[in-house]
Amino acid sequence: MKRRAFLTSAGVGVAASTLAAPAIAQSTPEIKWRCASSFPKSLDTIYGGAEFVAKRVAELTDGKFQIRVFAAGEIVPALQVLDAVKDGTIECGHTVSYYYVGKDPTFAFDAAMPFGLNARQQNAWMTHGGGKELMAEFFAGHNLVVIGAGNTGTQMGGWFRKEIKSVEDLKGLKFRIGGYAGTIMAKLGVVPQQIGGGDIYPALEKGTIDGAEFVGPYDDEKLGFNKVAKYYYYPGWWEGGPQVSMMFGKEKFESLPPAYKAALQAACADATLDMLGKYDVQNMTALKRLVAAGTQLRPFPNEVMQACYQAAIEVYEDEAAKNEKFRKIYEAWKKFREEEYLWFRVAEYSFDRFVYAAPPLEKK
Ligand code: PYR
Repeated sequence: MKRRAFLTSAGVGVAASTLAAPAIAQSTPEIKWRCASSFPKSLDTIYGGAEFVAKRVAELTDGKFQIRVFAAGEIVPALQVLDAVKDGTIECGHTVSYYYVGKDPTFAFDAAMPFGLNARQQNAWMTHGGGKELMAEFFAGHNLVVIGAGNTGTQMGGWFRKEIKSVEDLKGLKFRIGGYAGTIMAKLGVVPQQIGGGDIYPALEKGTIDGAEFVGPYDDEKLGFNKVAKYYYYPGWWEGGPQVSMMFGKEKFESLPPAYKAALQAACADATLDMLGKYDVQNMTALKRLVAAGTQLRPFPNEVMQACYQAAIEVYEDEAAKNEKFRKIYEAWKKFREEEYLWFRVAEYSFDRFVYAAPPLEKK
């Protein structure tokens, strides 16, 4: 009996030690995930953001956590990434939350609200300004965990075949536009079309749409918009600094070991800075190339900007009156925006206004 009891407890000891080993191994398990991007592979900037995250995560986990990125259309179409993550078809997706405003305009606060925040301010809103907590609560209701993983900086207003001299010129225009701005443009008579980045050029070329915006000079040149439209308008008042995001199924994300979650957080934060830097460098040379090749740059007339601004306020207030989720975040975002603008008007704006108007650094 005694011997049997000894064997049993020894057996327990053995079992305990065999259990301990996998427990240690499980903190760095081998994991392979698939990530669907909303963007075409040709865009090293925005599609490149997901590749950047995948590479960084692999580096940070000694190659144990591998994420394979698929371009728009390879697993799911560009604008169905959120649904594919939500229903578990894929573990994660790299997309822009405002593509899903048709489900609920509240999604836009994660990416960009027209006449909203620039890249610095969006980052402030999403890191220390209250946006992260509010959006996490909203996304949890969709069984998603969402982390910022990219920003394009302020975008251009897009490509038109004819000049836009007044609000009248917008009427009846079939215009590809991303996000919540479509609802605002519609108030001014535009027929907004939300089309994935890789599908814009054929639509523009065939004349299915009259004009299009995507991001800015570097991506737009790669997508070939300058070949079919001459006038390039600015600014993209609907995208002062849109965040590009990594979306994860909530349960999938929660099942990761803490170190892998931390690796994802670090990789996504790094991707945001890297993408912004890449756009800011590539756009400056792409814009020069476009202008040299005949693109006509035009600012939106003030009358158009003012009308769009008023339409945006109406759209926001109407939505807030009927959508409690939107109202809650809109009130917080609006307050943040006002206070942040107050601060930016003092140092940042004074600096920008002086240096952009100053002559080059050459001795007279
Ligand atoms: C767009 O789809 O319009 C972006 O800015 C990414």
